[in-house]
Amino acid sequence: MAGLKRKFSDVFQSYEVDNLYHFGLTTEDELNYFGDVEVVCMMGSADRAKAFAAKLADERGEGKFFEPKNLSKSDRCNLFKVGKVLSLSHGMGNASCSIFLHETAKLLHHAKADFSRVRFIRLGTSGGLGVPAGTVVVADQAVDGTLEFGFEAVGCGKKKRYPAVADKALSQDLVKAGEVASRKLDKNYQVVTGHTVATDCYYEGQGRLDGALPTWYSEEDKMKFLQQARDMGCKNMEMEATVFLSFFQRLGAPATLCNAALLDRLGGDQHVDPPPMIKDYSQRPQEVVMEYLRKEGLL
Ligand code: R2B
Ligand code: URA
Repeated sequence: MAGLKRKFSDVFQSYEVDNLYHFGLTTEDELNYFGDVEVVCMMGSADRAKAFAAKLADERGEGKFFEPKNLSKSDRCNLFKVGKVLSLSHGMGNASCSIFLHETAKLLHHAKADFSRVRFIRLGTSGGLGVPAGTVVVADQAVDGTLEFGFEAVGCGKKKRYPAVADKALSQDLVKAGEVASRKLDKNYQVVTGHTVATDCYYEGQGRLDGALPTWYSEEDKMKFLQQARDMGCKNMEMEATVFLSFFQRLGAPATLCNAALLDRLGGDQHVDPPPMIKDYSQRPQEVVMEYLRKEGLL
């Protein structure tokens, strides 16, 4: 696996005490504990990050009723470490996610983690595009809300577009792990690869007609948009893929996305399955990544 293309010291300015503000940590805290991390699992929901950590700990025999310790000292996210795996939350949307991408990378740098070994995976939910609810989509690359490839970031007052491509080997490993997990658990969901659309808005950004405001577009316009996305190879739509993939491409570290489709957007705007089904779909990326971690000898 390729190491970082650039040294962090070239990338961000070193302060005597570096502040990881949204974790509530600084370099005056004991960060060496994070030095052996090999896989970073990030997800939107703080509760899901905790539940995933508990499952990892359980599988490692750390006790069924083991309560994972939240290592974040801020109320902005949950941060857990189980063996060499981090499970943490990044909130909803590119803007929130971006904060935790920077601070996670800095955390691992300060902890002297071996970046030639670290992989980054987002485990999320999404709306499917021509795939049935419950399908797990592993991304090969991301497009934005206008269906353009890559991520347009505004930095220091200027717009700049960065590529947002997933690590091929890591994505393939996750697809294989997903096929095993789905079979083992007797759930028979599909694990597919495709482009992931990331939008800045759950409602109008994703062409929904069930937001609070009247829209300029009609049901027909919406369907055209969703079909265009599907026809260019997009399999799902969520809100963080572009920043996530472009960040790690810029850093030179392998990353991918593993998102469950909660519904097929070509069939409507709202989930139709009952809450226990939606919960089951939402947990599938965790099943896939657990299987990957087992295969990698990390559990
Ligand atoms: C998927 O689900 C969230 C919106 O409901 C958002 O974080 C995303 O990407
Ligand atoms: N998350 C999204 O961003 N969109 C959906 O349709 C479902 C989950």
